[in-house]
This record gives sequence, C-alpha cells and structure tokens, in this order.
Amino acid sequence: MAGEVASIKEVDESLVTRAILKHGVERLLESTRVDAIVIGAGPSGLTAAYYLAKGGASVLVLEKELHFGGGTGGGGMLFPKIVVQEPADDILREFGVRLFEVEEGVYVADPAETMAKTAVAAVDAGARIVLGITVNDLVYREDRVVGAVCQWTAVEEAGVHADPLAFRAKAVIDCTGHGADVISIAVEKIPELKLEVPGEKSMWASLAERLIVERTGEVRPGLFVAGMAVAAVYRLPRMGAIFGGMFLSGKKVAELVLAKIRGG
Ligand code: 48H
Repeated sequence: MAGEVASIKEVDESLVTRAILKHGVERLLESTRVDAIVIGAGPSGLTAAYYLAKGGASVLVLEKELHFGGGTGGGGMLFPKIVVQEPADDILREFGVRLFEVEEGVYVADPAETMAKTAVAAVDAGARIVLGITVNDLVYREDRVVGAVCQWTAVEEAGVHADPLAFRAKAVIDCTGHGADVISIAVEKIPELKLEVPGEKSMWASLAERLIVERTGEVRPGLFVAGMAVAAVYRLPRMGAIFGGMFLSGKKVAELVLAKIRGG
C-alpha cells in the first residue's frame, strides 16, 4: 500500500562501530604497500588510477577532500559544462560519459556526470580511493621517492599534532592540480632532488594542452607528475575550462608507470 514502510532491520550502534573499524583498518592495511600512489582525485588522478588498475597495478588514491572530481565540478565560470577535444573524447566514452559535439572534434560534457563516471570507472577497475587524507611528506630512500606520508585532513586543519603514517609505492604520482602540492613538498623537504615549482603562465589553451601532455612523466626517480601540476612545475600556460589534456595526461602517466613496473 502507498506510504507503507517495509520493516527496517535494527542495527546495534556497536555493530556499526565494529564493522567500520574492522573493515576500515583492513582497507588501509592492504594499501600500505602498493604499486602506485596517486595523490589527488581530480580528472588526471582518477584517469591515471583507472588505467593503472586496468593494467593490473595495485593503486591507492589519496584525496584530501571528502569528495572527488577536483576542479571539474566548477565547469567554466560555474556554467555546468566542460569542453574536451579529440582524442580525449575516446577516454570519456570509455567511462560512459555522454558528449555533445559543438564542432568537429570538439565536445561539451556535463561536469557532474564526468566526475561521477570517471570515479566509477576507477573504482570498478580496482583502484582504492581514500577521501579526507592529505599528503604532507614523502618517503625518500637511496635516491628514489618510495612512498607518501599522510595525515587526516581534519587533523591537519585543526592544527593538532599527531604523527603521520606512511604508505609505500613503486611510483608516487602528483595529480594535485594548480599547486603541485607534492612536488612543492619535495622542493621544501628533499633539497637534493633540486626541484622547483615556478608556477603556471597565463592562458593559451591549445599550447597548454599539448605541452602538459608532452611534459607529463617522471620528474625524479619514483616521482611522477600529471595534470595541471605539470604546468606549475614546468611553467607552462593554463588552458581554462578545456579538460582534454587532463584526461590524456592521466592516461599517459599510467602508461609510463605501468612500463616501469613491468620493466622491474
Ligand atoms: C591529497 C590533494 C593534495 C594533497 C591537492 O585540481 P584538480 O582537478 O587537478 P587536475 O590536474 O586533475 O585537473 C585540473 C583541472 O581541474 C583544472 O583545474 C583545470 C583544467 N584548470 C585550467 C585552468 O586554466 O585553470 O584535482 C586535484 C585534486 C583535488 O581534488 C585536491 O583536493 C587534491 O588533488 N589534493 N590530495 N593530498 N596534498 N593537494
């Protein structure tokens, strides 16, 4: 009958607590050593995670916010569309995102749909995404970056001193966007890497899209960069609300990391 509510199973609060603690800790335990750590769950990070997991790598995505998608949700000046161009449209089609062609080889997509379907693709391929964790340091051993050090974002923002925890990986990928947060950490804490983050230049969409994909890759042994962070590290122009380069950069970094892992 309309309005009738099916009986809802009663659940003891302590069962909720036990279930969350046991399985939450298990989830983190199995992530302490992985093939790749992707830092940032924006378009480049989620795409990298998808192709890495699809290629058979174990992948941990660490995202400081409690949501994924990074800068995708804001569309262009908050208008709810992003633009993608060939050949990035093939990646979005693989995720099941619907595209509307505005001229040959140029498409618009819905930001909410793009964020959701990119994340679903990464999760379904086997990537583990943990939200609410900020990477604030790196593990550097024998001239290689071999892990990421993290803290709960809430603890970080409260300014409470609690020592962080570290996760090991064969590759650590900075997909943190405009600030290149992870490479910036390396600049500050690992001077022997001799890295710099000079920041991005003013807008030139086509040049930015091409150069970001070209420069995506390993910046120092074990440390990779993809997405908008590439512009900050190599002082490249920004591109505005055209996102093809972010998806192509995520795919490229996954291919480079997979080749390294397979090569030993
Ligand atoms: C954990 C972190 C940390 C940290 C940051 O900004 P994003 O969307 O980055 P990209 O490179 O995938 O995409 C860039 C795109 O969104 C964009 O801004 C474009 C195309 N701009 C063009 C223009 O001209 O302005 O996502 C980065 C993610 C975010 O979700 C952050 O919360 C997260 O990284 N993050 N996660 N630990 N230290 N720092």
